[in-house]
Amino acid sequence: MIDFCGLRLAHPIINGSGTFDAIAARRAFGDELLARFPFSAFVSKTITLAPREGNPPPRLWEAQAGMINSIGLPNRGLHGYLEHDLPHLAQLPVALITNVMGSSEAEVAQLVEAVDARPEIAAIELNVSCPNVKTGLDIGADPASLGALVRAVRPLTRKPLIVKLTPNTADVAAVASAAEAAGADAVSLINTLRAMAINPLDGTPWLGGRTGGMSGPAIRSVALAQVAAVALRVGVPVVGMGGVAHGTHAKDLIAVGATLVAVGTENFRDPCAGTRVAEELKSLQIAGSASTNMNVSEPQPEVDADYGDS
Ligand code: RRO
Repeated sequence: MIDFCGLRLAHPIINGSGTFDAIAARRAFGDELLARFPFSAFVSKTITLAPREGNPPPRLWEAQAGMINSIGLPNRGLHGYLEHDLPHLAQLPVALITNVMGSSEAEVAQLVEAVDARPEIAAIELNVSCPNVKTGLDIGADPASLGALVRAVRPLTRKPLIVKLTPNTADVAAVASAAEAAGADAVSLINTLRAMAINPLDGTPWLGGRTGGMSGPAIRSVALAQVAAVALRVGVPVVGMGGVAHGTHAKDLIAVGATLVAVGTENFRDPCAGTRVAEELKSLQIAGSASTNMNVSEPQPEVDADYGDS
């Protein structure tokens, strides 16, 4: 069991927001999904106050070692989420973390208050890092603006408040530190890296939103460096993510200070990726602790302490 902001989780692997549609998966896999849910907590796709249609197509580009998305936050809006999605998500066998984003402090406050009122929701993740809508990224890239936002909404909920950080900033550790100082209970990172793809046929931007966010194996080393920098700076738990596809990737993020690890893009390729990564991680940790124990009990080489005679 892992303690994460007071939530007791069965293992350290969760999903990245927006990378696993639990309602569609339940339709596809039935109750089998509940019996073998891939994550120890479930993070919802970002919701906004008003419904959004999202960006015009095309919304995806497959890159050589990853994916660029320009989804643009399509969602039913707060009331649609509470009325239609929450009853389904509340049936999941794990803690529910609802991810919210607003385009102003007042909007974020309304979202946080509404989510706080629902006992089915265990924690709130505040998305200040979507690369595909302007306001979210602007706030999340600047320590002072983010600190002011978190300070304003912190008193509105007693649920754990996780701030999802952007990698598209000069000093992610400074932003994380501002979130912590303003009262965040945890930080999560990285969201996608701003990226672009060109239509080879006409030389124009491929994505309907012009630019998008890069995820997948290509960003894993960037994520590792940023998670390490943040974990060194903050005392609150860190949720690390970015290109995780195997247990060894999760192990690396934990080695640099992550408490939890989220699987994202890999879920699109393998809907059971969460379970697989958790099992692989567990085997690696068991093997690691066995070899550490062996080292401890190994006879130490004899050292001649009498250095002074020569
Ligand atoms: O919906 C999106 O376009 C999106 C979001 Br909200 C996000 O946080 N990160 C991302 O890569 N895409």
